[in-house]
Amino acid sequence: MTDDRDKALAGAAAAAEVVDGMLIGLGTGSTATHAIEAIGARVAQGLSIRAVATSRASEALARRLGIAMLDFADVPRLDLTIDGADAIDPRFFAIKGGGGAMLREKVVAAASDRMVVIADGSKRVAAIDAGPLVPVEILPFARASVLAALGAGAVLRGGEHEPYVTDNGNYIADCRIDLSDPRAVAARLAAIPGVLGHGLFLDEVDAAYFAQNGTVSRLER
Ligand code: ABF
Repeated sequence: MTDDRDKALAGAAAAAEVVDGMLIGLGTGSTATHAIEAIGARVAQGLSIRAVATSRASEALARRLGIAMLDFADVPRLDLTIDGADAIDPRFFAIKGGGGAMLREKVVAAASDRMVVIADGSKRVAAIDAGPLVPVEILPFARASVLAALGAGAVLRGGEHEPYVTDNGNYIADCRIDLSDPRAVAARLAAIPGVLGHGLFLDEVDAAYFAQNGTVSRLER
């Protein structure tokens, strides 16, 4: 079974939790795209929901599928957010941001009564300290000072000449960090002036759907 088939299975499983009247947060990335497509198919069959997106790409996809979209700036709370992850461990500690959308993803997840991660089996790790790099969103004005504060393990995504620019107009540094104490790292990153967000999701995830070789499992925090 390909990863993409597994991603589609996980996305469809989470999309099945969406019911009429819900306000939904739509995640970003290839797995979240499958969930949006599954929700769009149900909207086409009469499901009545409204949604906000965590990226311009997801917003455009949702609109193409006929999902009624709201501006998150006007939405105080959501019922359910469905989103991917780069890695997630048994503590429901997740690293997100490989797709560059973690600032909006975290804001939307934090405003949601429930946040469900969808992932193929490759994202499941024993501990996030064995996971991928930690993305950190940086105010361009503070690029050099934040990179200096992050230290040698930080690499500007896209490079100094053509840095990746997020939907919010900011940069991202991908950081190799010792995550033996994730909460201490999250606090240190958040305290750096010019850091606008990071990809450590330690409290936001309530449940996860994992799909591996065609089998979907659901875990609750
Ligand atoms: C987004 O999707 C990011 O937070 C996360 O890094 C990424 C995972 O992408 P994919 O589903 O394509 O593996 O939610």
